[in-house]
Amino acid sequence: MKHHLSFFAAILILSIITVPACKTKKSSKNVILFEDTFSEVTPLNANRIIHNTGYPSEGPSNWVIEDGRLLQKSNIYRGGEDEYDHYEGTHAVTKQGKDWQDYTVSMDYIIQGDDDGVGVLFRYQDPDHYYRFITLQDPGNKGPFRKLQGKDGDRFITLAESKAGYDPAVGHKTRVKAVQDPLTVCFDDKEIFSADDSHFPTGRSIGLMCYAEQPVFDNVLVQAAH
Ligand SMILES: [Ca+2]
Repeated sequence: MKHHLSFFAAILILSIITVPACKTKKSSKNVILFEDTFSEVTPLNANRIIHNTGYPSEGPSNWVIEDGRLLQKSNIYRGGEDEYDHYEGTHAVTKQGKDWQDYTVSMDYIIQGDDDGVGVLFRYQDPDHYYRFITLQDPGNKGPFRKLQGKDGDRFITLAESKAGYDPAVGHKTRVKAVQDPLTVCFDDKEIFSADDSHFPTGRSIGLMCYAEQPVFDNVLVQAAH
């Protein structure tokens, strides 16, 4: 009996330690740097910069706020021989962020296209220097996968990856913690990646991205963390 109690106590302690790491909780300890639930139809350029790939197929992008959510309705993607080296399409990046340091960023999405690329951008310096978490399901585009990557110039560096994608029929939650090292990614409240990298050590804007996909985004939240 004693052994059973110890076992369950250990499971309980493990649950307490591991589960909250991926949950998005608002608290006074974590200052909200940016939040958007898209409840107001504001012009997108009021607090965002839209950046489309320089080699667009089926563009331009079409970002709109509708029914309390942010939609990207076009099938824009970067085509050409090196399409699968980039998996790029369009970005919607916060104008805020120049004075941000360490933070967590979370967002929810569900797709309305087929099953291509959706992601979150962070420590975004400019269109060619940032980190991203991207996931794609479509086997026709070399999915399924999830990747944590840095973009340095015209080159992506993959820091972590897996062959899991996402279920196109349901909504998903992503959360990235960027507090120095490591960079940590949670997907549907489970930690999936943790990796060290020194290219972009702190701060800067966040964004949403898609590749050949028409996602619906909601509940974007950036909180200071330490
Ligand atoms: Ca909303």
